[in-house]
Amino acid sequence: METSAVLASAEDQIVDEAVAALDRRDQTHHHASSPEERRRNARHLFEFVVRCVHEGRAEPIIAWSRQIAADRFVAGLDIAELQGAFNVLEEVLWRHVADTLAGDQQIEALGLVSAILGAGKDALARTYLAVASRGGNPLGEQPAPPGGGGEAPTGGALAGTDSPAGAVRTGVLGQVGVITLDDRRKRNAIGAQMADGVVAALGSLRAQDVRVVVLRAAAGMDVWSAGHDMDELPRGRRDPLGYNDPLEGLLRAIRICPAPVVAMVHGTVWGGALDLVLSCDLVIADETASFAITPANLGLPYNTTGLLHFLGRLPINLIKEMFFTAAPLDAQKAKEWLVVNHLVGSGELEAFTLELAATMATKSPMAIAVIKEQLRVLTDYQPIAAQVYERIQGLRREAYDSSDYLEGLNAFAEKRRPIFRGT
Ligand code: KGA
Repeated sequence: METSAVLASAEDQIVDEAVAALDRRDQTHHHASSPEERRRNARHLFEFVVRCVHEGRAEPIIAWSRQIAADRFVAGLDIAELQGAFNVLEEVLWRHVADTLAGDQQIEALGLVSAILGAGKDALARTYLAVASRGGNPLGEQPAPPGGGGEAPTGGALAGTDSPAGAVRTGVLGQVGVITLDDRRKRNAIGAQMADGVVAALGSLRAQDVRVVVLRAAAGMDVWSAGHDMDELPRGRRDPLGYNDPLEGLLRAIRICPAPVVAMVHGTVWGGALDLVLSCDLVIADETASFAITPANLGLPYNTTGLLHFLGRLPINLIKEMFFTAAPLDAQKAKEWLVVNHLVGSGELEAFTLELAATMATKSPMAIAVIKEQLRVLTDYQPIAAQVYERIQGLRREAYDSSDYLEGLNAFAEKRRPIFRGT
């Protein structure tokens, strides 16, 4: 059994022990957070550790630790309590690993747990100090300029922080969280850093008890997102959209997030970013929005899970037209085909979206979470025979091992039209 599965199977027990240890510390330390928050934080931290063990990399916990350190600073909370949670969880995990695993697996698991929690703690401390020394702004950056749908929500203060990566920012308005994609240089192309940043932001907002999340591009951008970062696509001989691709992880995180996620779209949406938009629960757009799915421009065989996301949302003739032509669907057509729930004027986009989000935030979060999960399960799971799946994978493999796929990537890098030969 994989180490991550061994840990995940004892989740409740490990979280209970960590919370009990934190409560014992309560007698000697002052805690700013409530017992429920401590339990939520411990569970969340544990989930990140398991994910990092599973993926064999520490980036997800680093991104989350940076985000939460910046959020804590802005909220005026002490970081020591969170550092304490890392230490306590490490002790509990060491005990659990020592009791349940043996031999090489035990040594490997102890090393991984220490390295992952160490990387998280290090990121936490560094970011907190960096933010403090820059007066609350992790990169010392200016806030994004206004325009293109506006930035500051009306009717309340948006406690916003720039992410250390500069690509993802979060803010909270009442019980609505806002995640802003802000990588103008690459037109919000989604690589590992941005995908992990959004996943971390979702986790951080969930830990703050946010009930609805709005996902948007920074004000002033006329590209909502250019899709998968093409510089991070493998150059053949490997599935370009495999299960562990960071964008795929982001889509899953949005789909399993118990809170509704609303895509607020000003500007153009390309490729995998359309999968992201369709993975959100609602889509609100203005007249600048357009939507294109472009693997046929790249010679890229789209993944089966991704096609299921489209099938769960759109009629098959539209899916085929969009995939086969790679042509953008303009805002009006997107409304007619129900790609978007509401099409509103640019000037109203933000207020309209936040108002709708705020309304949902007053409804029962438990009912919403379970209905969202039911709908996901009903639309995501289509049983197919093993042979059928393997035949499809074989066909996809032929496509991503082809010279056409390399031609698609080269043409993009060389800023020219691709010439596809069908080989
Ligand atoms: N990945 C990596 N870099 C990208 C990028 C991407 N998806 N899109 C844009 N960039 C880079 C681009 O190379 C350029 O870098 C910079 O962003 C600005 O782009 O400055 P550099 O180093 O040359 P550009 O083209 O100058 O900006 P623009 O004129 O404003 O045009 C914006 C768009 C979005 C229209 C244009 O950049 C574009 O067509 N990008 C590709 C859109 C696309 O087809 N994306 C699909 C990616 O594939 C995908 O998601 C999947 C998985 N798929 O389709 O199956």
